[in-house]
Amino acid sequence: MKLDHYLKSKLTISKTLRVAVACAEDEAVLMALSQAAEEAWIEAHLYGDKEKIEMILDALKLSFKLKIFDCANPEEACAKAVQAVHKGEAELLMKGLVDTSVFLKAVLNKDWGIRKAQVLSHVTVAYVPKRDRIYLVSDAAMNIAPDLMTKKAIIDNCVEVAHALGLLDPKVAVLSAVEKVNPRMPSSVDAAELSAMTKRGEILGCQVDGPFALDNAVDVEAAHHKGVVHPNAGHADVLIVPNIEAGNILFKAITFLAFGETAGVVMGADVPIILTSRADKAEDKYHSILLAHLLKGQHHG
Ligand code: COD
Repeated sequence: MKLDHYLKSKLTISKTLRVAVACAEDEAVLMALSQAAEEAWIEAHLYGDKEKIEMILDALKLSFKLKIFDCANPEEACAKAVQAVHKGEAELLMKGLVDTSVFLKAVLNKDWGIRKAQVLSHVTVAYVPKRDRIYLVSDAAMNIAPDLMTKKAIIDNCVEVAHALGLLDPKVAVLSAVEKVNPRMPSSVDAAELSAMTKRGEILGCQVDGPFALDNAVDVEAAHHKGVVHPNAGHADVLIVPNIEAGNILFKAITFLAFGETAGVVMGADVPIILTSRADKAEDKYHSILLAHLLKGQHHG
């Protein structure tokens, strides 16, 4: 099943949600919004360079329910889009053509930001065609070098997404380069500790195991071949990466080498945040809007 069918099968669209988009002057962003608006489940408030936005809309002959707010620079566009959510004028937030860090700094602003949880983190929902399977991957876009407790929070945020997708007891594999603890490889030590925390009831709603190398997390034969006897080996639903570099490479391998489809959101804020890479296709931005809509409906009231 393709990712849009999968997400739509989980989604009950009961109302149109307003999306505040920071730096909307981007073809793929506007195409994705247009498709969602045509299907009548969003309307868009676009913050950014009004002239450029109008040029793209004209060139692509796009016409959908939207309002444009002209902003002098990316910082202003991010601030105004985040403030719109803060004031309750929009129910979803989306990153457009702007540096992820500039956008996230606005989200985390102490005075008018929209941080709710202790840790905000990015969750990718990926469909890998050759395996015909959905995986959640985190954190490929926000937390640069998470420590143990940040990784616990990253798992909690993933579990919220997994539950919203109907995966009620997801198998979480904490990745490293090995499947046994090597004290010289800190990610393997964290993975073992997270696994132990689950057994003590400190992480709920999922089964956390690790360390796993990627092959024995997702492939039963590879796990058997390496003598990994854990019952969840090869069956991971959620892949927790050691750091942002590993996450970014895994995410890009899924899209550019395996031709997978993805959706990306940041969890832990007042509303789900649609956050895709600038190079992502319109299709993946559309998937991300779908995912955020689904999460808003189920967990944010
Ligand atoms: N969750 C909640 N609060 C956070 C988080 C988080 N993940 N990160 C920082 N904060 C809070 C801190 O507690 C502090 O109160 C304040 O924000 C500032 O903290 P700093 O100084 O550590 O953070 P910043 O503002 O310098 O950086 C935060 C970013 C999220 C911008 C930074 O971590 C970052 O650039 N991440 C990578 C983004 C990126 O480049 N992605 C590229 C791949 S698409």
